[in-house]
Amino acid sequence: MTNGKIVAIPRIRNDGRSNLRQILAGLDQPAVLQGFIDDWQALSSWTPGFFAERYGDRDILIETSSQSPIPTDPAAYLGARRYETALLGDTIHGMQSRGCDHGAYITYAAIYATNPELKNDIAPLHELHGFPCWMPSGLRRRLTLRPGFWLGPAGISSPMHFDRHENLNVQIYGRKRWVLFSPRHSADVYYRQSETLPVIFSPIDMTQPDLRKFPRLASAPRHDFVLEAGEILYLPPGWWHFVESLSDSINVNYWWWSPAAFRTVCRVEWVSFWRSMMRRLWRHSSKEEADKPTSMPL
Ligand SMILES: O=C(O)CCC(=O)C(=O)O
Repeated sequence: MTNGKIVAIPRIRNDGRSNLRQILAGLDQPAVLQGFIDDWQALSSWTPGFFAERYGDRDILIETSSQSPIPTDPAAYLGARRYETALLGDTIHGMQSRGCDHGAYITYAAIYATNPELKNDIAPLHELHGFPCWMPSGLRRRLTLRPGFWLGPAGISSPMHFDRHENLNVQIYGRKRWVLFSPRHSADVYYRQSETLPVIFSPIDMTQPDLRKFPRLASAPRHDFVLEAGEILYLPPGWWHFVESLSDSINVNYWWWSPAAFRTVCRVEWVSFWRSMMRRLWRHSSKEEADKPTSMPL
């Protein structure tokens, strides 16, 4: 892609001495965690075929696009993005026969609400990091979001953005490439350079980055790695990520709030507020311009 400095992502193997909570407590950067979910039933049974066969007649919310192929440029991608309900079986068969051209990606779907037995195949990894252990467990639960289910074909991608929450993203089936940039390098991914994109999106199309337009990207340090089935990615709030499926793929992800997540929200809200003030001021001053007589009366 580009010749920026690739920094190896830390890989932490379960040695049986520390649990996931203890490991996360010492982490303030992304890491790939290995060997923590070997006993999950999902790892041995979840495949696209499993869902097509057992859950094919169930409705699922899919992300699709008004354009084909789905644009990879972030502004075009967001402009064309649509959500619709479809049968899980039809969606998977479409992905299997047409890949990306089917134009469907199941993203952060609430599959466990309608099919609660699926929760037995995974385990909640929430409430893990950031808050003191004396905090009441009810409050902690309120600070966790529902787990998300992701299923997509090889070649589908998510444009570069950051999220406000803590994130554990678990690869259940297939493989995905992740490219991460630290929030300290936001300027290198041209944060706030596009007035039209939501604050959390970079304007760079990471599938074919235009280095003449975005030259700083070329030298920005990044993690660029593949997440394999059975591995967990810990992604702290505010970290930029571009994600590309290298095969048909299934993921589960867990988002939760922490003090760092709240700080990221404040930053996003501040930038959004500032941006909308500037827009208003700009509109106001251009209105004044427009109201001005174009030539002075004689
Ligand atoms: O897997 C993907 O396509 C995107 C995942 C993502 O953005 C996330 O887990 O925050």
